[in-house]
Amino acid sequence: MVKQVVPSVGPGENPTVESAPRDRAALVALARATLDGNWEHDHTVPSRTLYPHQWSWDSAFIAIGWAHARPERVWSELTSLFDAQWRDGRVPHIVFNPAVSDAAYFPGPGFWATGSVDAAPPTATSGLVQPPVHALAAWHAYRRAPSDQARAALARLYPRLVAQQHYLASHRDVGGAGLVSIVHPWESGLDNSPAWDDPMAAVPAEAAVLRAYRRRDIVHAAAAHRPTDLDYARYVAIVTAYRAAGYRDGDLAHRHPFLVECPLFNAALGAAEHALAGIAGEIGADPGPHRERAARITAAVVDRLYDPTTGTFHPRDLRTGRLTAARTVLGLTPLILPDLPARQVEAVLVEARSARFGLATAMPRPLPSHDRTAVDFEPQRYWRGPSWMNINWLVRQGLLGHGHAALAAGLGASMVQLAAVAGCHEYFHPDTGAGLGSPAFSWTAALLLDILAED
Ligand code: 2M8
Repeated sequence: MVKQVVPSVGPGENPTVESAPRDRAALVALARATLDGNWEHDHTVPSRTLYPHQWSWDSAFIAIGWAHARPERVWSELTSLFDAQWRDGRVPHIVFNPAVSDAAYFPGPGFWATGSVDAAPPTATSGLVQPPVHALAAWHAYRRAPSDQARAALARLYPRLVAQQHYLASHRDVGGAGLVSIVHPWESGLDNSPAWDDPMAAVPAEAAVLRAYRRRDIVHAAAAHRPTDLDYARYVAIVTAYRAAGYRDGDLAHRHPFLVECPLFNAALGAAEHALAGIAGEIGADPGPHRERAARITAAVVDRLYDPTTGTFHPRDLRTGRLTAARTVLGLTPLILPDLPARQVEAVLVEARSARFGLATAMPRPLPSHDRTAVDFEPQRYWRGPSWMNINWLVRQGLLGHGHAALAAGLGASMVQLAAVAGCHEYFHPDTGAGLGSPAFSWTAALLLDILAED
């Protein structure tokens, strides 16, 4: 009898790992049930407790899972997100469900106050963005479950995906070198990664600011597994600065406290152009301009974010002009660029296969989010060590794209084994495999379905 119970991870509890791994059929059933349980009329919440609204890059990963479970939901998921696209082309990182109370998530719609912003849609949203993995997801999901209806939906989405790219390229190239700057760690998706420690240290804030607010995340997850109060004070300070300027992007270089070129965000930007070229070919549009933009983005990622002395990619802090020193899993993600030059592919593989990340054809655990050998590696704290399925899925796609099928198979097997034992958690202890954060997390379920479908 296969166990279906997920480990308990209430605040302050020390999660334990189950002993009996689920078989493939039980894992597929759990993943489908997790997605069904998080479905909310036209989109999927990442988690019923921690994240009761729609998140941008979550929806992209989730759409990939729906291609295997209920293909019509691929297009509901993406269309509902892009229905909240701003007039300037930005796709907001949170679309708030008006039926959910403001207090259910911090910071809620009242804090973002987009209702008075000209470019914002009538729906309440945040004013930030997340990595543009949507074109890649739409193209991947379409090829997993092609149909006439899917092609029509893809064609309707195409101009919106193009507008998303246009916003990023035209409004967010603060450094002027063809790369996007993120204006908040939340835009990276890896909120409290050690990659942001240096630029965050320069943001003036005190943890006491949090007395004016009520964090909801630590009601549902252990505080030791989440960002700190000081992190949150800085998150609030950066949003407050951006909000005060009406979420406008002009003149960011002179006034904004956090401006960083992130390797994952920019690799996603380039991968999106490759995916758009594929989509354009499928729907009778011109792939040429997408291919040209993709080549320029890849060249800029290598030129601006690759450090030949470490052999990996690092974020560039525009306030100092320097690359940040931490060697996080972000450094491996440019592998998703199909045209990443062989020299960088080889260097990133050396980094990934080192003791820092442990990539191998047979590996006990998936990649951690941070260098295991670093003094600030924290195996339970969110993006400072735990393993996450979405990043592992992206790196696996990169390995497949660059012809490293055996390494991709090793990584995929470690991901499946992790969930077979611990369930569809939000993140996982990178050594013990214990589930952390939400116990029923959508992108974990979705991406597992994608990997299982390949077997
Ligand atoms: C986490 O981020 C949100 C803020 O956007 C939070 O902590 O409240 C991150 O893991 C992010 O990557 C993810 O999209 C979001 C929802 O799953 O949660």
